[in-house]
Amino acid sequence: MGQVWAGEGSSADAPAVPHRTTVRELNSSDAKRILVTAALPYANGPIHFGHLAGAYLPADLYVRYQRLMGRDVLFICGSDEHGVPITISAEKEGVEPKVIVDRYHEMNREAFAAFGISFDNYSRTSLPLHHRTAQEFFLDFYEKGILKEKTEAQLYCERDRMFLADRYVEGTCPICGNPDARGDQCEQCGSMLSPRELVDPRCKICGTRPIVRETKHWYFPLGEYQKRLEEYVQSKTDWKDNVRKYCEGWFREGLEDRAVTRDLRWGVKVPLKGYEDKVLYVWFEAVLGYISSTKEWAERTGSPDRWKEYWQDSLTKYVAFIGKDNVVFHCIVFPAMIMAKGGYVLPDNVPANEFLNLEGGKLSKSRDYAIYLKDYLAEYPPDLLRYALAVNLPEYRDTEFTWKDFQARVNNELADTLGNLVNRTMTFAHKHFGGAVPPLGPLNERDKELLRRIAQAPQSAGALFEAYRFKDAVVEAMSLARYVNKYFNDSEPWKTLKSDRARCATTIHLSLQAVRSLAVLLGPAIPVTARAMQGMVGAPADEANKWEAAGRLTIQDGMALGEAKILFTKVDDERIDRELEELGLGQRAAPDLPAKELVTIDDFDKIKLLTAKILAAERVPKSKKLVRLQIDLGTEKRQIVAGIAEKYVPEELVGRTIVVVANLQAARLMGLESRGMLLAANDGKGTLSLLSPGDDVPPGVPVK
Ligand code: B3M
Ligand code: ZN
Repeated sequence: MGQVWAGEGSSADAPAVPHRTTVRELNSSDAKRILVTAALPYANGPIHFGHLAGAYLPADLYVRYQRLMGRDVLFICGSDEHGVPITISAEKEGVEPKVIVDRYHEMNREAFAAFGISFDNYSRTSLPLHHRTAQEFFLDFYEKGILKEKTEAQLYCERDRMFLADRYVEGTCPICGNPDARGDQCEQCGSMLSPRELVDPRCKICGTRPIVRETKHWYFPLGEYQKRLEEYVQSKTDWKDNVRKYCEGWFREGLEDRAVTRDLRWGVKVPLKGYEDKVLYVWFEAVLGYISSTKEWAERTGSPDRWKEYWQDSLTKYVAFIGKDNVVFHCIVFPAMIMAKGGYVLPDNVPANEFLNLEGGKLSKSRDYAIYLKDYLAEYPPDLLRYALAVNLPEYRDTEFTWKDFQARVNNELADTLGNLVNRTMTFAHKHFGGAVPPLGPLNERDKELLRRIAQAPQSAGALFEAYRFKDAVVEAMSLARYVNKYFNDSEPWKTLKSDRARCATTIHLSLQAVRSLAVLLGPAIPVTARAMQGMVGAPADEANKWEAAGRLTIQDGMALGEAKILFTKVDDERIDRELEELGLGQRAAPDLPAKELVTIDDFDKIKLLTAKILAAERVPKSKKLVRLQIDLGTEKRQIVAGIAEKYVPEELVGRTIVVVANLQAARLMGLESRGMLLAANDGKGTLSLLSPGDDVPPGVPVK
């Protein structure tokens, strides 16, 4: 693990570091208010499942729980709209960065809202308010003499006439030899790099080899804060081990000066003369986006100064949710900046999750191996995924999302356990007790045990929420649902209905009470369902919604019940097969195939490559990628299904001559037979170009 920011170590004539209030811990009940932030996603692509499991769902679970506890919580997020990831996406599409960020900011804001991520504010770092905030921090450091100006040799592309910051350079990783390492990090071995460490560097834009040239930048003296940062991290005994260990690794290596400006055009301008062509380093300003988003919230809600309560009062408990790849910025860099500024709160906890893998492979946006939230939401209700991810959060180790697991969670746990409990209780009450809460009579041992469990659930699940153990908290709530089902079965109300109506009434009364409690306890995980459950059992809107009330009896005899509704529809096998095919996994091997070995000419001869003419082409309905082609192979006609819809308009393919593997085993894709495979240049990153021997070559000619 190296340092991300290149630097020469701190110099002896550094200014004194201003001191701030001592580090302290707050638990939720001592704190006057809770400020929750979730990492600002780059607005250069759609939100996918990995993002959700990493930061946004856990943050939302925490916030919803705290709101049910009646606490003053503010939940802040927004789009990260600067930095090289954005400009590279823009260049790829040949548009201005603004086009990219406008598109994805809006798309992600909507997807988060539809998924029930309950931000109080979702801002964007391109706002003037944010630029002002970031510049104010920079100038404050500059004026206090904290920043150092240095001249450094950096990589420069003569062809594109620019310095190649961060991801603008690619090359061979000096650690693992991956030929496609980026200037800031190697995705293969995870090492943090600086551009000049790359072997055989090349410009990301034009591919030529950059030269080394001098440039001036401002540096933040991180090393001068090391001692206080170490004290700060050491004082946080409740941080996750992975987070602490990661920080300790950085401390062991020794913190160095880090450049906080870049030679780029897109970003927050450096507010100094002679620096007009430079911008603030994206990470320097992005973390300040939490503050500017809070300011925007305060303005929007009519009390422009209220952001200060959350950021500048030591009785705020500040919790910053992130994915593990952002630890250094949130546990070291941002705290150092806050220390330098003085008067702002430090994160009380930084619950960083590990990664979520997907169907045996690593999620990868660049390879398009991901499931995007907006695609999911077009097909399914939010609560199914919220639940399936919540009980599988990568809190302590990487976990894996599989569609089969999703299906099992939905069908067995949501539908068969929770849905069934609610449905049988409600239908029983409607059918036999006139749609009102039947009276509670004397309690037997089984009833008392149920009440004990209901009474205890808010405390035990609550303690897990407070400890950032959301997976266990949700599992705990669902296990109460399982228990209530058993209670219902063992109580056999369908028998007591005839033999002992008062007993039967008590069973149904308590089951309804349990449904109401479950609506609160499962509310953070499945808010839409929880609301529907509350509607059914006629729970009063406020007081009864409160977390602690979930442990008490709040339903009155005779209260009218709402209509019994089915809460969940099961997910069938066909649907799961379709999802796997969308990921390119339909009956085929896993995505990460071992490196190919050498083949002999005999091996190669086994593959029959033939030219073919496209006779007809149409999109496969409901698939983003698949096109159904009818081709002429000279001696026969065939159907091939190919994943090329994102690159080709099917109608325009008709008449083209292509090359196909003619002796490939038949496969089914989205229920359609595919006999053969067409050849295309395909790097999995957006380059997809069909091989074409020219339209004058007749079909059926061997290709060797
Ligand atoms: N945009 C990196 C990321 O999306 C970055 C987080 C900023 S948090 C201030 O992983
Ligand atoms: Zn170049």
